[in-house]
Amino acid sequence: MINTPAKPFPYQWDPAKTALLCIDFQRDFMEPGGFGETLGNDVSTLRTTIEPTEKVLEAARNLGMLVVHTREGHRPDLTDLHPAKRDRGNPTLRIGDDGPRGRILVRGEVGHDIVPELYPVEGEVILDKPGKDSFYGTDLDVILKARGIEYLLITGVTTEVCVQSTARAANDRGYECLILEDCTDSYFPEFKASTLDMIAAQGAIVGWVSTSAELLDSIASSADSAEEGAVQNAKDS
Ligand code: TIU
Repeated sequence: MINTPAKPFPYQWDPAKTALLCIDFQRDFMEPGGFGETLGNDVSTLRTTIEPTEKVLEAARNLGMLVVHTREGHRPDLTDLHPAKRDRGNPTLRIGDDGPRGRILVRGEVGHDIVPELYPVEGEVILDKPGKDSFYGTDLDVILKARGIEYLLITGVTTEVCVQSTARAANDRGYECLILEDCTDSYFPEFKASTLDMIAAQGAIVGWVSTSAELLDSIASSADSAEEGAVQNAKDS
């Protein structure tokens, strides 16, 4: 087990039973001209999540962990888009409309895809989802159960929308969730702070909160102690 410093108390996890979730690191949310901007947001702040998440992805790949990349979006014929989602608010462009990076939040379009820095590699799961919660209308729970996953390291955008919805849904399904605060961001800093506080409140009512540096340090320390243990065992035998 790896012991990672976290709020409200240390998070203990077994890499063999842990998946890294990378939620909706899509151009539509993180680059100009996409869905996030059509909703009136400044998308540039979300890009601070890319560098720490690259490091966490590398560590997860080195540990041989299951990595799941989600993408929010809809079928080109929009048959999986509720009117309630399509018609909400007053965006400059609606889901399915033509934008500078293709049709907004439509599968197969450039804007719907994952930013190049965090692009999946062979063997990683890409999960297309019609909602904010990554379990809604998807086979995510089946995929995680098939691999014996019990712990989720959660990164992604935006904190109070798809990340929070997914963490709550995962928690109710019995997964132990750690959210990495520098690997998630919101268009609204106060919403990010409140969401992370709410997750860790009441004795980790939804999950734990830590940073990429604390996670990576704890992985490195556990590798060091495993090495020391192996040396000691060799001496003893
Ligand atoms: N609007 C907003 O903050 N987020 C979303 O619509 N989707 C996700 O969070 N992925």
